[in-house]
Amino acid sequence: MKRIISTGTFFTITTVIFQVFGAPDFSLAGFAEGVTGGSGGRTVRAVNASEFTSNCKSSEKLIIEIAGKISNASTSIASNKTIIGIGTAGELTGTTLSITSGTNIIIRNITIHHAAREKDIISVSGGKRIWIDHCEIYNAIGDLNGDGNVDTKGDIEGGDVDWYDGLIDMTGSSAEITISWNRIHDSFKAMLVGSSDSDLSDRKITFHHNWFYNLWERVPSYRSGTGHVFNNYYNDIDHSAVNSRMNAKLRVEGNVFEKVGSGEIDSKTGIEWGPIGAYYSGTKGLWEVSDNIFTDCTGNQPTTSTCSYTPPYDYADVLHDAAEVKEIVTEWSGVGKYNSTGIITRNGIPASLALKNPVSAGNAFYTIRGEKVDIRSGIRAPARTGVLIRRNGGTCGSILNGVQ
Ligand SMILES: [Ca+2]
Ligand SMILES: [Ca+2]
Repeated sequence: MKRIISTGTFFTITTVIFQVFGAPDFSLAGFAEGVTGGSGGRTVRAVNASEFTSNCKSSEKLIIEIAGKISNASTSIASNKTIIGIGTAGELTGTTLSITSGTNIIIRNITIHHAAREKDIISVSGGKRIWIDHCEIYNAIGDLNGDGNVDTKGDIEGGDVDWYDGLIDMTGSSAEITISWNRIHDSFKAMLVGSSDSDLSDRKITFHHNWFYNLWERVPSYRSGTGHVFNNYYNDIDHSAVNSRMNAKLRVEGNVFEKVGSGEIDSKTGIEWGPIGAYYSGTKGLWEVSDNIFTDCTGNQPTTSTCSYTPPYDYADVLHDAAEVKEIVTEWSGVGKYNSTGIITRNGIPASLALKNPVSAGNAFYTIRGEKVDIRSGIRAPARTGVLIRRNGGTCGSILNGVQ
């Protein structure tokens, strides 16, 4: 379990800082471990759809920044790319990001919303080693065709469910994906893993610390293979959340499910639609469950496991108790929490919250990446291991959660 504990001798002020911020560890964890995206390549800034798409398709290793709104920029993404928004300004609309064969790709800190009609927002159909982190991704849910009714069945021509397609769909040979710290909301169809009961492979996907809300189903729908769903906060999922199908084995742990499930009985499996179950396919999937919280839910809420599945990576450093998840995820998911300079931000501006219980710091200050921050008025929380913080121009004495 991740705990914010001082290691060794350090300054009293540090303890206070971390009590104020409780900065989570945003390190890459899960099946996408090792992904570096465009790191080491040129940094470019795309200001329109044509620049954005040509950068995404380039064979060059690139960090592609977006500092404004770009519309109708559907494109494939080639290997070795980081696509990152600046502050809270990075925005894509009317756009599908397709990863058909690209590998080593990071999509981070961008608001992506309202795809074109009947299209996915992110469509991974064969890409591998992909990290989608700190984004806000949404379409819309409700009476989208304006006929006065909310149609909750798919495949109605011009109906509401298929007005848009999925938010993040991962099909075919796509694999080794981590989806972390995103806000994913307002869609009938959230995340589809495997497009049909014959689209079976071990796609290996980790979902952690996401805030899923105002969705209908597929959070995710997961066919075959192995996956890991931990520390997500589910809120207002009308129909069903985790759907383990076609012999999938999912580890589902430390999540909070609140107001999830319709309670109707699935005609294929006889299981009530709810937070965790197996639906729509004749062959069920399995789950190992632990430490999940169910609040005001309806339908299947298993507390005993039907399989044992342990992911092949170490994630103890980023795992929280379920009791902490709602507060942490609502505070730290989405854009503007982690910017391209590596400084954690709050609501799009560098974190500079006045200390609630300031210590008598005298004239003490910290410098973070060369920028002086007076600890009497505030402090910027460091983002990750390797960010150097100096006290009074000198080096602090010990490592604390990546802070020196
Ligand atoms: Ca309608
Ligand atoms: Ca789709």
